[in-house]
Amino acid sequence: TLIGADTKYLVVGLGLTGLSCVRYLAARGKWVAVTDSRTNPPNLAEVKTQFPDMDVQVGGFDIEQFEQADVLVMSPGVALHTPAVQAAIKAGARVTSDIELFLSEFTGQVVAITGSNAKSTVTQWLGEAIQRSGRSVLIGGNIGQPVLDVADQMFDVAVLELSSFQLELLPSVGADIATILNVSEDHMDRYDSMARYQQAKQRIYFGAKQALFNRQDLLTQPLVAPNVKVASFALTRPDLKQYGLLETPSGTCLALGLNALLPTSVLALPGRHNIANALAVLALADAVQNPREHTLAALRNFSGLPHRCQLIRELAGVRYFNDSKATNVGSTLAALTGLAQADRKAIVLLLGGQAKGQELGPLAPAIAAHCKAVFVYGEDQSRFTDVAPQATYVESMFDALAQAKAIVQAGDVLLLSPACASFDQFTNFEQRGRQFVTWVEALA
Ligand code: UMA
Ligand code: ADP
Repeated sequence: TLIGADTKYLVVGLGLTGLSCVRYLAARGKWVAVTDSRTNPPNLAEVKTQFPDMDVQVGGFDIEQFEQADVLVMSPGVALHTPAVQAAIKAGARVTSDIELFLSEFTGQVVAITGSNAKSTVTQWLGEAIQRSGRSVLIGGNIGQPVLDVADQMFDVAVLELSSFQLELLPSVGADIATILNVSEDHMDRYDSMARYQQAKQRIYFGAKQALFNRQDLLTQPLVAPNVKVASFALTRPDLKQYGLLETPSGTCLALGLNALLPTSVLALPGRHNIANALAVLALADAVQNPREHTLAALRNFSGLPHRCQLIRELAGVRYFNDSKATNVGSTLAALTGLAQADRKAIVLLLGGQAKGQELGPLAPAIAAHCKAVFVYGEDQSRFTDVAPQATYVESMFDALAQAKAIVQAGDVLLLSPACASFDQFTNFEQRGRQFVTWVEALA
């Protein structure tokens, strides 16, 4: 069992997830130890102060500590094939996670959302749509809010963003509605093939009562039992009972079957990809019986999350966009397509960081078609030479900004959309985005 009276838990990783697990188990009077392979992990001081008697081991994984555990409570950032983890499993330990602990107790409706891109946007957007109806909503998971930190409160609905790492740790999700929004290459530093990455994502459908997939992305299609209700969305004309787009006298509309529900022109978020996201929100909200009026109001009013293709400023006719959360090729492609101008190459693009082993080739046509200039910085910059043959290679994002500033003209777009992780030069994508915004705001 997951929560037994004498079960010995080892919390693996002391980041956001690990800290929430330690607190949760300790509050239930459980025997808990914790470990992190970094010497000085983020929450070490906090745990030592709050739990002075706890067995805490850092600066490497100690096989003995692992083998003593009955249950390993894994952080998503720690790979299951880590030798100490494998040794514990061999010695009979069971693996679990914060999400599984949460789901084992939660009695409300569960919406489970994954995808290579758009997870956080759709999770937050849907959460706000349900909040409008007056029901209480937990918005959590990979979005940056560990579910166990809020589990003591009662919620009607949990809207969970789940990464492929979190899904690997779940035997069954059992969601009321589960969706894969899209699948494109990411995290190839942790998966040895696209097939394995996609398999991890497919786990979101395990045990689901309903499934929602993207008709324009075959890899999202659920391989589920025939009795599971399946819906779909796409930026195409829908069949009966499908979500899609209808052309009407009042313009293109979000639609269910032949019912036009909302003109896309009233959405506050820019770009084609956000129209797809809006359709997903609509379908998910319907699946948890959210009253339509509240869903439609949320679709109109949601203004997006920071760092996702976010317009920061327009100065002297130049628009500055912070898309620091674009940490893979698919998201940068969405930004280039979404901000492209029909008549000219208007985008000055800042790219680079850690490419996580992804295939960069798909960027080449969009860069050639829409970019007036490209600046590449960071650890993996040499991998971009084929993709952006005309690019300028610089040391840092700030060098790129200094040079970009000298060439932008009225009508242009200056876009930070790196297609890469930030960890070579920044703490995380948020810090990268904030530093970009600070620079843009200081422009006179
Ligand atoms: N660690 C080890 N050994 C290892 C690897 C990691 O000890 O081999 C330790 C690190 O030293 C660190 C701790 O584990 O102290 C970090 O744990 P973690 O990487 O699992 O991160 P958390 O802080 O717990 O945050 C995690 C998610 N991080 C990852 O999946 C990498 C957060 O998603 C998530 O918001 C949070 O749980 C709450 O659910 C971040 C992310 O980058 C935003 N996710 C990836 C993505 O979106 O692409 C999947
Ligand atoms: P995730 O949580 O999956 O990383 P976010 O909503 O945080 O998703 O967005 C991450 C990046 O993906 C941002 O650059 C955003 O502009 C981009 N994006 C958002 N929706 C889509 C989509 N439907 N397809 C491709 N990229 C998208």
